[in-house]
Amino acid sequence: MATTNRTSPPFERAGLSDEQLVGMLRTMLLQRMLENRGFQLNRQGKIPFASASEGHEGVQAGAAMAFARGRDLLFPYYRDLGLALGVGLTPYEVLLSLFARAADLSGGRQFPHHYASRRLGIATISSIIAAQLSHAVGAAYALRVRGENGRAVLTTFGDGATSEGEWHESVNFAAVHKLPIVLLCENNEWAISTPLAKQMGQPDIWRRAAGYGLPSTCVDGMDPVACYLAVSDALDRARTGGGPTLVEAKCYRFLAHTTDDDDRTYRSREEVEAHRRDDPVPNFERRLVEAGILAPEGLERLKAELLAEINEATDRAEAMPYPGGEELYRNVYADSTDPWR
Ligand SMILES: Cc1ncc(C[n+]2csc(CCOP(=O)(O)OP(=O)(O)O)c2C)c(N)n1
Ligand SMILES: [Mg+2]
Repeated sequence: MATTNRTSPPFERAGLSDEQLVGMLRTMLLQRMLENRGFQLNRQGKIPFASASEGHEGVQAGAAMAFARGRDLLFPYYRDLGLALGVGLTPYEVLLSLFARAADLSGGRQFPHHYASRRLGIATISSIIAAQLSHAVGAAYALRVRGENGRAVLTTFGDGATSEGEWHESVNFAAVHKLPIVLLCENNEWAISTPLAKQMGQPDIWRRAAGYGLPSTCVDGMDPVACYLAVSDALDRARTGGGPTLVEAKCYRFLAHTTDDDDRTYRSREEVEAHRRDDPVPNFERRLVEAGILAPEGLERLKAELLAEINEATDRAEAMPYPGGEELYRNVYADSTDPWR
């Protein structure tokens, strides 16, 4: 699917200013470079684990641009590095999570890439596939009960998550109660080693929405502007009482599932290379340069600035201490109960 003809139509900016378009590219580049740093640190033996999101930059930068900071709530999943960066998480905060340091927003005790930020409205991530859906519809229901109009929930998940009962229950709940929520599927065609064709009898997640009675749309997940437009329309509708929408963004995972996975055991190099033609990062760079929105020198400067920022944040995070043993039960039991006494 991701290899469909993507010869660019005339540049469609969807009402976005030059600054916003360059901002989206910045998020995409930061995601790619920071993720690469995670893989380097893992191979150096400095961090135990990192996950991969190459190929998801377009959908995440577009969705982040549509998200209203300080107003909307985000219930993401583990592959959403770019979404987290796009709504305001800093590279330093990401690296504190990867290094599991005490100053990490979850006290160094979460799985790497499972960020949470009260400041940014990012709910804590569960590794249990599709668990964030029930949390997200619960939060959307709370917005409804409290009469907090003008706010919406954005939740994300993979194609594999749509095979979980929890996904179906949550989508149904959102539809029945007409909740202010956008359900964004990042369909990368794989659930670790399980291809889409082994998950469902037809390849479109968006078609599942009709069975629950909610509107849906399908978008090229390699195109950040198209993703911005789809998610922003859906969020606007949710914020103004129009109910839930399912958005499917077709993208691809270029790298292995995580640093613990070897994707050569289940998919061919030819398949991966064929999808590389649709790589959202160089394609969007080229589009901005060709449209005269960013000069080639400006692009090089941006990349150099981001690398310097990541290098500085790596050194600073690595120098921070681990949590002490006395932290073990903090924020686990109410009233800090010591479970052994
Ligand atoms: C309930 C549950 N079952 C299985 C797993 C193991 N697991 C982790 S990631 C993953 C694949 C999920 O695929 P998808 O939803 O398509 O997201 P992607 O990783 O492709 O972005 C699985 C099966 C899990 N974490 N939780
Ligand atoms: Mg997937």
